[in-house]
Amino acid sequence: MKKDNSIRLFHEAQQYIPGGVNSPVRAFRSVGLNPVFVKKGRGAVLVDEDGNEYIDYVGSWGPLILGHLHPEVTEAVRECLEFGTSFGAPTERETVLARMITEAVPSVEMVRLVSSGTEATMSAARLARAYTGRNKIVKFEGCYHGHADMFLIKAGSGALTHGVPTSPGVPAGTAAQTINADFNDLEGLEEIFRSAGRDIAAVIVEPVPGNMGVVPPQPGFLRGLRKITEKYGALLIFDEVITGFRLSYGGAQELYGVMPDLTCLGKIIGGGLPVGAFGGRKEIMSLMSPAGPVYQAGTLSGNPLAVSAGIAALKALGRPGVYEDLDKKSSLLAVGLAGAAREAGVEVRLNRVGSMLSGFFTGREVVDFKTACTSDTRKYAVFFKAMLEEGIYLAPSQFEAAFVSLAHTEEIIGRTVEAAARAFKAVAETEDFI
Ligand code: KE4
Repeated sequence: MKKDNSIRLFHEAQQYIPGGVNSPVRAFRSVGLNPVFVKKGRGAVLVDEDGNEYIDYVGSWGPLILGHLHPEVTEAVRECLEFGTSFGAPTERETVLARMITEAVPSVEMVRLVSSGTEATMSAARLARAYTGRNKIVKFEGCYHGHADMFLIKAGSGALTHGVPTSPGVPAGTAAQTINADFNDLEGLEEIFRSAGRDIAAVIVEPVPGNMGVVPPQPGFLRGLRKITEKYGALLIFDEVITGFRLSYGGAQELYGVMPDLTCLGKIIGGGLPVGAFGGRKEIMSLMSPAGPVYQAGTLSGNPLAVSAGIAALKALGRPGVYEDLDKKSSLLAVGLAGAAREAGVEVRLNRVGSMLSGFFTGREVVDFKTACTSDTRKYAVFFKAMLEEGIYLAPSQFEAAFVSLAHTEEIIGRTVEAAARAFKAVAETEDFI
């Protein structure tokens, strides 16, 4: 596969952009390869700068659930361009998207639009602290909520001790306000609340984590979060930046029937352009400036072009049969991949919820970050490279999700499974050397 242009462009990019990329995971470092420089997308396909075509299972990390260049999304952006790109003033389009979100997401009565998932989660945490008058935030190891200081924290020596920054530049004082719990461990969370409950403003969780690979919540876990937070007067924040409009039109909270106090959204609601959002009950959201005292702002919040793309995307997703179609094709893929791995004699644990899935190179059930880390990431790197050579573009990290879009046909899924059969054989052949 010719890669000359991607290699040349990567070399040039590194002179002007740290690591040559504007978001770290794009650099392909955890799979030990030079990144692909993309020229264009079309449906389920990406085309790189060397003309190579790939079936895309990254989908811009989740937003492109309709596939690349969906005609209704591109037409909505084109129509909006006739009027302008940004005004820094309220527009009707923002109210339309806000209303669509409140009508779709069961627990959201009012919503603030921002420009990224990071802004959404950072603002939701500030709001929870203001609403409760408390400072501590509980998150779960392996969950990612964007790069605000308070979330770049891992567990200290013990779950009850202060968090430890995962990045330089995060002050110890900030880390002290974040407590890490283990996903799917209600007893551990109860213990944290027994010890610090009165100081905890909120628990923030990816209801179905995609950032340690896909790890489904065990039966009763999300409902347990709801009960524990209610018992201690803390808010429950669902970070649905990935799962919102991914797992159902009402997100994970509709799928699992558990209502958080605040919900963070992003990715899909922008239709591929920059939109984030946080929302919840009016009683809480009314604290947000200028209605209330909690400050948050953004030059491009509710940007007309981005909002227009989001409105078109949600309209397309609101049609009958969309999520059944996604689930059917994603199940075909998961079953096919598991069969291909078994056939090649490679131990792979496949986790899937709806159209988000991950294959872990481990024989253990993956139920939290610790078990996700039992995956052999060297095998993942071999598999990733073999699939890339087969024209299949997966997440360049074991600890991400693969996403199926409406543009993935059953024929495309079939081709993916055939490619995976060869890629798993490549893993089996290198097993003795890695
Ligand atoms: P952004 O600031 O990247 O829009 O959203 C942050 C965020 C918040 N919450 C969840 C559950 C998320 O998954 C994300 C961002 N996801 C990553 C990949 N899983 C974005 C890709 C990247 O960092 O390049």
